Amino acid sequence: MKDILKAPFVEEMCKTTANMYRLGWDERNGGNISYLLDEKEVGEYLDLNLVKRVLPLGFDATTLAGKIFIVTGSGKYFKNVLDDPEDNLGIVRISADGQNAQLLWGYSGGGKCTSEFPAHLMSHMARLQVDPENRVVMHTHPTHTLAMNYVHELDDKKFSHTLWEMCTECIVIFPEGVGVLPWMLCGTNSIGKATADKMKDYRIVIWAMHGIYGAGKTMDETFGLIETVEKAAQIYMLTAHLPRINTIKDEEMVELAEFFGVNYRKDFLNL
Ligand code: 2HA
Ligand code: ZN
Repeated sequence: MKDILKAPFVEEMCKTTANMYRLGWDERNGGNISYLLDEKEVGEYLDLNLVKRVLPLGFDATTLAGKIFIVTGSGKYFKNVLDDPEDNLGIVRISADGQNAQLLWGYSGGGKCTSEFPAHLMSHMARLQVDPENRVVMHTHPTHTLAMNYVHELDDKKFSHTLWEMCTECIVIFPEGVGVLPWMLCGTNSIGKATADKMKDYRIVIWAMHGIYGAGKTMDETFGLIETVEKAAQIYMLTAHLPRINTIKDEEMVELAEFFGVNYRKDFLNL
């Protein structure tokens, strides 16, 4: 067996959580990541027949039965993952009946999967329907995106349009726009269902006055999406109180989308 602490997926989780902590997005236990792994690859590091503990999911995840995820732990701090991955992360397999997560490694201090695991797994289910290569779901509390939630209308079209106006590359990077949920109680199956519903159309879902969910094929793609939204929100917050003299026009966004060949939400422009 190879050393699990040197597995690329463990190292990626460590580096990404450390990076996000340093960006100031994941204070205290804020944020969580789940990453769908390749069973063969995990088998090089762990005995897949050895289940350490069984953690109830509290909802039906049958469509993900047998799938293996590495997941940040409930109540754990992104700040600490790099120093102690085995306590702060867990590798779990969804049981055949879809009711439990079987712990294969991690949560060494007796921990369990993030409280947002229902929203993560429901988002994985929704994204895998749209893109069979989706592997990552990431939740975080990026500062300017949250700030923008307090001063901007919480509407998919209006919010996406404003973000697209803030940086030239936005419409190219998230041409489908972003989904926005109203404030809802977190950690519940109902916010999970609402998130997954938006994930049918968007890789980015904003939880108003709480944070953001991103989904993608790789850690880089997913982080890059969130980072781009956050950059646009930062420009918005730096300029929202000032007279706007210039802007990226809708005709210019069409030019961008056509030049880069992306399938954008035409109904989100005002042409
Ligand atoms: O896991 O961010 O939404 C901590 C959170 C809850
Ligand atoms: Zn959160």
